This record gives sequence, C-alpha cells and structure tokens, in this order.
Amino acid sequence: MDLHMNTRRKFLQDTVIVAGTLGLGSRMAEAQIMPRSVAYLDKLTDASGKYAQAPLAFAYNALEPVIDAKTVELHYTAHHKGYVTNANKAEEGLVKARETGDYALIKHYEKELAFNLSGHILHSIYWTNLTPKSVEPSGALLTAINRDFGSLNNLKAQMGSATLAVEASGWGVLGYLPATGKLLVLQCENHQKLSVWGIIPLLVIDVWEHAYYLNYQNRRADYIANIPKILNWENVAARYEAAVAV
Ligand code: MN3
Repeated sequence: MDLHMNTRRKFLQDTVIVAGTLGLGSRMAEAQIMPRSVAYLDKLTDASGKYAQAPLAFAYNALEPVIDAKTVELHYTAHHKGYVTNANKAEEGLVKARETGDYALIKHYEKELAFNLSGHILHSIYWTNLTPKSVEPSGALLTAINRDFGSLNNLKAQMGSATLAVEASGWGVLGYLPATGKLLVLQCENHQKLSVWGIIPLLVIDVWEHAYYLNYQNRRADYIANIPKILNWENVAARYEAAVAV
C-alpha cells in the first residue's frame, strides 16, 4: 500500500513541476493551478501535459469484500485507462483539424472529447472517494448536508435512489454549485449527460456494469447497498471545503 501512496505522491509532484516549467515562474504558476486544496484538486495530466491516470491510493484488493480485486484492477487498468487514451486521441484529432483546416470530423472529436474526458474526470474522483476505512461525514460538510437535505439519512436515501435509477450506464453524483451555494444530487448518463453547468462533483458512484459485474453481475442494487461501507467521506469533506472556497 505504501508503494501505491508513493507512486501517487510522485504523480502529484510531477504535475506541480509542470506548473513550474510554463515560464510563469513556479510560484505564480502554482498559485494559479493549485489555488487552495492541493490534495483534492484532481490531477488529470502527466508531466508531458497528456491525460494520465493518477496511481490508486490503495491496492486492488483493498476494497474487498465490497468490490473484488479483479473488478478494481480491470476497472482501473482497462476501463478508466481507455477513457484516458481516447481523450488524448480526441485532442490529437483536434490539433490535426486545426493544423489542416479540415473540420469534417469535428462532431466526432468533440463528442469523443466530452465523453472520454468526462470519464477520466469522474473516475479520478471515484477512486479517491473510496477507501478501505470508511468514516461518516462530519464538520462543515455534515452541516451543509443537514441544511440542504434535512439529514444525512435523507441524502443517503436520495443518492441511493437516484444512483439506482440511472438509465443504463452512468453515475450518481453529489455536487456543490457555487452559484447557489447548495449541494445537489444528480444523475449522470454515460459520463457527460444530465449534468448542471458549474457543478463541482464531490462524491460520484459509478454504476456502469463494469464497476460491479464480476461479483454482483446484474445486481446493481446490491452493489449500491454495499458502497457506503467503503465511502471516503473525509475526501468528500475536503472536496467540499475546497469547493466552497472557490
Ligand atoms: Mn467506470
């Protein structure tokens, strides 16, 4: 597990170094790219500026028995990685289109970018929302939950129901909308549909079948019922605190 943490830390540090090589002066670049919560601003690119996955903070088997090791491994190394690869391809296609002035495939590349980059963003959050050691929410996050949902139980019931009812492949999302100062529960189809402009996702639950298929098969409800056992509410709280500071 230490190895995973160290690799993850290295990835985050490399990204900071990129900020320092942009010619802005490292202090200014860091201030612009990482205004507040360094730990919970998701890093989506590597040192070369390409989209890349941050290493997991836990071993593949760390979420058992809620999610089995093979599902986590396939999810991270095949599914999430595929979105990263295809987001890079979409950007390369757009670079070529600009260079050649040929926009015949513009709809294709724009759709590919929205789908795959959104997939990369949501998975990057999802992995940090999970932990072998779940702790219930407290502090400012709990206060906001009580204010906007009435109680933690209300939030859990709405989030669970919304996530279960996602049509086909998608996500349940708890987000914060700075424009209203409120928390919202949303459904998301695929990775990019049914969102609200400006929302900052805090907690995302993947209900694509690839997130649970080996153990749960078609039983999405069982997977959703077990997910609270591995939710990292400390991560959600840190995301909330960073979001309200925006
Ligand atoms: Mn997934």
